[in-house]
Amino acid sequence: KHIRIIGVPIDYGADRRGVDMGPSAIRYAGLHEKLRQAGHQVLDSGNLKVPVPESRQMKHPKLKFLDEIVQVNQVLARVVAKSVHDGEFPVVLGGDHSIAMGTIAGLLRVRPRLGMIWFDAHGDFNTEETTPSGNVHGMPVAVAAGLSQSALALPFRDHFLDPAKIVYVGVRTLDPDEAEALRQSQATVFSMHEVDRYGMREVMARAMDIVTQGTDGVHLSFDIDALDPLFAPGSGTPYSGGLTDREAHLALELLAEADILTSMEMVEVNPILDEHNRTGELAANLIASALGHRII
Ligand code: DIR
Ligand code: MN
Ligand code: MN
Ligand code: MN
Repeated sequence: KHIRIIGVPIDYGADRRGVDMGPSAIRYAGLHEKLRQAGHQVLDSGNLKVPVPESRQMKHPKLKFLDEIVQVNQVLARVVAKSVHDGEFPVVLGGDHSIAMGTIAGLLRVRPRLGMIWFDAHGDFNTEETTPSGNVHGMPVAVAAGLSQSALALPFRDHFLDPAKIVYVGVRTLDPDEAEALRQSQATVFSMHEVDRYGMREVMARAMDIVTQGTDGVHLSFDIDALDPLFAPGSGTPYSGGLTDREAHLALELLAEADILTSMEMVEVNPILDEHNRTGELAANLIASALGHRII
């Protein structure tokens, strides 16, 4: 594959500062070398330009840093759409999960019937109506599904993701109104209950079945907090009872084996909260697994 790395050093979407350093941490862990070893050509666009929060004022308490996030996502959508149009496989490095709106909006311009697998401890299915925190990283899936009336929807140009083509893996905490909205939606949620009950192999088989039905591409969005904090301490919103590193690797190795992915993003790695870049290294290794890295 021709892989295009795109860094988005943004932390406007989350309360804990530091995820803006995620792209550096993942590159520093040797991402490019790992991907080349897996047989890919790798090009890196560097990082998108993101103004530092210290230079900005927070204006919308229900949608913190709305304008800044929309601006970055408009640029990201353009960059991602061009990459896919050029036949590349974009790997977007966050940053907090608010960048998924830019990534998905860009993907939909070239792959209008996109399917998506979303690894996360959380649902990220809040809107300006339901959010208890005002943090935009808790909203990207709802926005991508067309449920937000706010400016966050602008990069989508009225073309949204079909909720029936969305599958979650690893979810274990939802806000009350978020849970209700998710129940009303057609998205499939494989929570930690299903992972425990059926095992990751079966969960992934079902997930892959859903995202390949009537789709023209499959995007993987991976929030590092899907893993248990024991394995991924460098995360701003840790929640216990998560995936082990082996379960996560198996899931991504199964995706690589099925060869269904057409793009991916790795988000929410926070080097300030990490232990000597352990989480950055995990993130780089997980990306390599999703892209076919094998021991032998
Ligand atoms: C919470 C946390 N549901 C919120 N979301 C997180 O602020 O809306 N997503 N941490 O990754
Ligand atoms: Mn405004
Ligand atoms: Mn999360
Ligand atoms: Mn998330």
